[in-house]
Amino acid sequence: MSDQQVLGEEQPSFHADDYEKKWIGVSIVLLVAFAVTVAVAGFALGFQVPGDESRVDPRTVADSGPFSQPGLRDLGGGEYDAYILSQQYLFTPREIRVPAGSTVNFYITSIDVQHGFKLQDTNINMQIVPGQVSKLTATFDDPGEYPYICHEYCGIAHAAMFGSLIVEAGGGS
Ligand SMILES: [Cu+2]
Repeated sequence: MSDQQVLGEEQPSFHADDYEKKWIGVSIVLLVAFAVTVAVAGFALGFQVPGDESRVDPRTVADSGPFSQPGLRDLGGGEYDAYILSQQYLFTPREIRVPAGSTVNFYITSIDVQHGFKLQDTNINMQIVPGQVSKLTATFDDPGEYPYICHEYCGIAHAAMFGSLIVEAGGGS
């Protein structure tokens, strides 16, 4: 028993009015929900920070290896790798065509400044950082044109930095 605790004297109790208690409760629920979301994304769904294997030298990445010839690689079975090079103010290639039902692994890097890659009508939305390869995979069942744009301001002609993924009907093998 500490010196301050005098017998017969009440301990100071936690006081909050009803509204305050409700908001404290809401905050705790949100924190738990965020923690669960991050844990599920990281461990169950495999969203991880890129490691050493996705690190490249932006000065030489376009000289050899897959980014020296950007574009589509047919892996068979309806799966493709798409290597896209970003630079002020261009995506190479500007157009990609796949049959409907294809699964596409996007590998994107930048050789100059930071860019962005947003594929309209999908949840593909990446930051393209020089020195890193950003990777995401998506399956395209619905034919149509899916424009991609740079959504990180990268200079004076930023608005001209776009391209298209075209999903063609009648494919998908
Ligand atoms: Cu850009």
